[in-house]
Amino acid sequence: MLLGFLLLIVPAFGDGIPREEYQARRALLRKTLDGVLVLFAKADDDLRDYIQEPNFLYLTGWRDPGAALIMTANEEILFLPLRNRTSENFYGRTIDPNDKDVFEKTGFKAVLARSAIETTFLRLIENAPNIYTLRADPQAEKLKALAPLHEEGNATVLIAKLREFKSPAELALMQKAADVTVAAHLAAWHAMKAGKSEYEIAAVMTNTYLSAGCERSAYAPIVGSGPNSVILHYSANHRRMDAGEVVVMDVAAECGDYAMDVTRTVPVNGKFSARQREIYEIVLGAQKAAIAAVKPGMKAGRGAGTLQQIAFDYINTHGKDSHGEPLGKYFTHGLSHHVGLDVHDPSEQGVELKPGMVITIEPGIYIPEENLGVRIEDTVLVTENGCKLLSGSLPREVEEIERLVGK
Ligand SMILES: [Mn+2]
Repeated sequence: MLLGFLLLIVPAFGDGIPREEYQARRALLRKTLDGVLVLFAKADDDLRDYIQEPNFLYLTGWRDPGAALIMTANEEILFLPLRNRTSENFYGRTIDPNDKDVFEKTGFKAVLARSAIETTFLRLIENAPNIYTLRADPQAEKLKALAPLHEEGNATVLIAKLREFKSPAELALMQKAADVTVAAHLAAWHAMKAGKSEYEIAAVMTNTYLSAGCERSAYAPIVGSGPNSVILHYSANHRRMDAGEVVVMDVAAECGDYAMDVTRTVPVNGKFSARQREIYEIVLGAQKAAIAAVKPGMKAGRGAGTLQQIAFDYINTHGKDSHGEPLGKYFTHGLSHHVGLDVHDPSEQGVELKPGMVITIEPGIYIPEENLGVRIEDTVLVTENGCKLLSGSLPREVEEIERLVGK
């Protein structure tokens, strides 16, 4: 059944977002743009995987290095490097700004040589009060030095206002990422056995989504057993797992540039101890309470009335540590973040949830003196009335987990 499921979802990645959608994103951004926006493609990493800068990718769909984008309320110009024989020996034919079909290939009516960027920039800033760039981009710093008296703005904030809302095409890619991630977790449960190493489980999981055509993990896979279960971003994955321990698996795919984010905690030998089960049920209860509260108008961040507070209150009023103290202090991280092109997608601070946003709900309890960490994380789409779990087909109940782990 698992195999049939995987064969169904081999997608044409990279083509998931139509050219018209990129054009519509730029048109929407230009409507409120009160200055010049300048973005650069990520610098080339040579022999490592090239991963485009997410804001650049979001507005252009362009996946190669060397490019740049300038936008104002009235203009949008893509800058591309000229064709270069040496580089084409290594990477194949590239698109030249003077190619006749450059509009069809890029979706931009104006495509100029990369060397024209300074003169274009100087022309456009004459009528613009503000210059928007990404922070800490050395290329942008050089360009801004040409206009020292202009106001500087943060492009990430402008683009985040768009990126927070996922289109149907984006949601389709995210659902694919969720489906292969669920398959990866189920494969890990199937392979789970005392005496195996954490990296063996990580390998089963990454192999599942790489075999399904996804390009990479959305973040370094976390497979933490026993004492490693309390380390939030443990990713060495080199420990032998033993019977009687739990293992936290925070592992997810990136498919067609879109990330997923899913965590499950299971017993290595397939059966929770009474204490492990008690803590697990509290984390699950907190997650259910938070998920039940997700709806438009709710806030995800910290403070009274937020989802974070709901999860904390649940944890702090259920169970005790070995000193008889409440468990709230063992929930040591945020409950929620946006997910999209980045696994931690940018968002406006403190913004209210609205339909079309995609966030995680991930409470956890980590008790170092008991070598016991439990995190349960799902990625959810905010809908008109509540939310939909993109990763909801992966079981969370104790009975279902115990029935599937090691079987
Ligand atoms: Mn997360």
